Amino acid sequence: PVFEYAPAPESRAVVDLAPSYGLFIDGEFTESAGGDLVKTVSPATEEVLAEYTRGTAEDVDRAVRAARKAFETWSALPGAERAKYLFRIARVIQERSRELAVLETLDNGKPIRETRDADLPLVAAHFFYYAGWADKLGHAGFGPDPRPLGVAGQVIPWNFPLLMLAWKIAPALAAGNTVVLKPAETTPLSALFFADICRQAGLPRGVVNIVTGDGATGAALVAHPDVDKVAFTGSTAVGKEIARTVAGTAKKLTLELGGKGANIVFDDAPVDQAVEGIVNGIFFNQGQVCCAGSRLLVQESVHDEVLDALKRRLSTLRLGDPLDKNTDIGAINSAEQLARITALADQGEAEGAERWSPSCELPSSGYWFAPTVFTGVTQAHTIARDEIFGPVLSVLTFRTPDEAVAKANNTPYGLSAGIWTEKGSRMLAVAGRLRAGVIWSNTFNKFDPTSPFGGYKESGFGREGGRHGLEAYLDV
Ligand code: TXE
Repeated sequence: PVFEYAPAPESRAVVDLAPSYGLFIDGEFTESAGGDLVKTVSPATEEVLAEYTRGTAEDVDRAVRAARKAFETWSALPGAERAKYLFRIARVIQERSRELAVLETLDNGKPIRETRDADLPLVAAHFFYYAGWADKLGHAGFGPDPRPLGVAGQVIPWNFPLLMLAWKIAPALAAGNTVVLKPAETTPLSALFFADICRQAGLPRGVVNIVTGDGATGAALVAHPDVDKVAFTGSTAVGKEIARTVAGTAKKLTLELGGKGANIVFDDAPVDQAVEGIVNGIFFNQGQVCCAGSRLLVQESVHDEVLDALKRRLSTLRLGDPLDKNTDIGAINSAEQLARITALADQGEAEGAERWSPSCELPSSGYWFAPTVFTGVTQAHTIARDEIFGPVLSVLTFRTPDEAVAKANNTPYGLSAGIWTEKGSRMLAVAGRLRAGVIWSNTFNKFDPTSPFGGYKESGFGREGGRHGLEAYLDV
C-alpha cells in the first residue's frame, strides 16, 4: 500500500553532540588513564555520532573510589533529602525528554515513536516512583532498620539504554547506595547525557559515576573488590560469567538475562486484539527485547485465521528512518546483532520451517532486517529454543491448555508470557502454571515502575521495579 503522509522527521538539531566524551567520575567529565576513543554510530545510517572513552580497570577503580567516598554522606542523608534530588532528576528528564528521545533514537536505531512514547515517559516515571520511596523505607516492612548496601556496580545492555539505566540507578539511589554504571558499547550516549542531568540537578559528586567501555570494562567493575552489589542486564552467557566472578565474594547479585517468551492465543480470543498484541510482542524495538513474545503459540483451530490477520497487519508496518514519526520498524542496533539474527533466521529456514516477510524495501545503508514470521515450527527447531533478539516470530500450535502450558514452559528461559482468552478461569489457571516472571493477560509489553520485573530459570534472578526492586539494594 502507498501511504499519503508527509514525513515529519524529528529534528536532529535538538541534540548537541560533542565530538568526543570522557568518563563521568566524581561529578565531572574526566579523561581516561590510558583508555582509547571508540566511535559510536547511528545504526540507521552508519554515520559516526561521536567518540566515547573505553574505560580501563584504573578508571573503574577511580570511579569506585569516588562512589565509596560519596556513600559516606549520601547514605547518611535523610531519605527526604535524597528524594528531593531524585524528583529533580525526574523533572529535568521530563524537560529534556525531546532531546533525549532523539538522542536515544540516533544511537540505538529504534523508532522515535517508541523513545518518545515509551522509553522516556517510563524513564521519568521510574525516578518519580523511587523518589517517593526514599523517605518511607523504615516504614514499609523491609525490617526495622533497612540500610543501603554501599557501592553498586551496574552493567546494562543496548536495547533500552536509558530505561535500563533508570531501572538500576533510581532504586539504588533511593535506598542510599552510590553507583558506578557501565553502559553498552554501542549505546553510550544517553548515559553520558544522564551524567549531565545529574550535574544539572545538583546531585552531590560521586553519587553517580558513568564509565563507558566494553566487556573488559564491565568485567573490571564486576570484579572490583570495593563493589558491594552487582546488577547486570544482558546475555545469559555473560550473566553466568558474572555469577562465577561474584561467587566466593560477599557481593550481592541480581541478573536479568535472556528470554524466549510465549504469546499464547486461545480460540476464543478476539483476533484483531490478539494480532495487535502479537505484533507489539515481537516487533516492538525490532524484537530486541528480553521479554519479547518471540514464540506464538496459537490454538490449532484458529491458526489460519490468526496467521492471515497477522500477515495483513504486518503488510501495513512502515520500516525506515527511525526519526520519522510514522516509522514502526527501525534499525537493528549493530552489525553484530544483525549477523546473529540473520544466522538464526537462515537456520530456521534450513531446518525446514516456512519463512514469510511482508514485501518491504530495506534502506541501502545501516543495519536492517525485515519483519519475519516462521510457521510450521516445532520444539525441535533451533528458532523455537534460542533467543533471536530480533524481529523474528516462531509460530507453534497447540490443541489443549495442557499442551500450551507444556510448550510455553519447554525452554531454559522464564521471563515473560502472554495469554489471550476471554475466559477468566482459563486465564488464571494457565497463568498459575507458567514459569515466567511476567505474565500479561490480553496485552503484551506493558511496563510500569510499580511492577516487579525479572525471570525464572536462565532468565536470571532478582526483581527490578516496584517494592521488590528496592530489596535488591537494601540490607536489614
Ligand atoms: O550482550 P552482552 P550482547 C542477548 C541477546 C543478544 C545477545 C548478545 O540474545 O543477541 O545477548 O548481546 C557487558 N563482564 N541480550 O553481546 O555481551 C557489555 O559491555 C561484565 C539480552 O550485546 O551480554 C554490555 O554492557 N560485563 C539482553 C552488557 O554486558 C560484560 C540484552 C551486555 O552485553 C562482560 C542484551 C563481562 N565479561 C543482549 N561482557 C536482555 N536481557 O535484555 C560484556 N559485558
